[in-house]
Amino acid sequence: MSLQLFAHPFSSYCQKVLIALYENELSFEFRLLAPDEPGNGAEFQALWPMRKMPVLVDGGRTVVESSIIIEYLGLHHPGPVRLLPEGTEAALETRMMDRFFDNYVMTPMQKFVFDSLRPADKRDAYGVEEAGALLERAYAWLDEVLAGRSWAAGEAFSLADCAAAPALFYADWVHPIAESFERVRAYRQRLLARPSFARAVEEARPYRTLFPLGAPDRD
Ligand SMILES: N[C@@H](CCC(=O)N[C@@H](CS)C(=O)NCC(=O)O)C(=O)O
Repeated sequence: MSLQLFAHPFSSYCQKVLIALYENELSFEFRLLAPDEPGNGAEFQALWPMRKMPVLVDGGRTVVESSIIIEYLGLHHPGPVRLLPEGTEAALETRMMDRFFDNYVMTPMQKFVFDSLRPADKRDAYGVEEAGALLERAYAWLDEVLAGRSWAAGEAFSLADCAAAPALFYADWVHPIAESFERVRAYRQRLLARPSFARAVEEARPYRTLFPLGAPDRD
């Protein structure tokens, strides 16, 4: 096994892939992207000029984009936990929910975070307001979808849950999930209790001071 993951433990998209790796107990080399590891950073930027983590390297092959990395792992390093169901129709629902979490939870959540990192005179208050409104619509829609479902796409833990776990974890920090969205809150708790995600959260705990908006004293 020669898997390498260029990543940071506190990054939401990196956690999404870490969950998949941990679900199937795949061994890999963690290539930490941090200021005190400049060699890893230089290699990462050469591999993927978009400079978005994580990046997976498998022997001579570079795989980018968290969802594609997870699908790649399922194809080339399958384990007992299938994260994409067999069958086109079931896989469609899983992929749709994965897109939902990336586009409508992760993206507006990141807007809050990245906006707070901008110079004060370059902030985008209107954009952050729009991101909050989008998160509110996403929570409301998800609360309906989760009726009668244990996991995002049904009864099996999947790619969509890998996306959901860090997305809802951090979204609740920047724009709390109202108590009225009981199913979303309960789902977030189920995700936190899943051993693969619990491990990712513990490994990221030492980095909480990096959270620019201030990490809440919970989770
Ligand atoms: N679509 C990408 C998104 C990856 C992404 O946004 N990664 C963030 C970390 S969570 C990143 O690298 N941010 C660094 C930056 O924007 O400079 C994926 O699914 O992998």
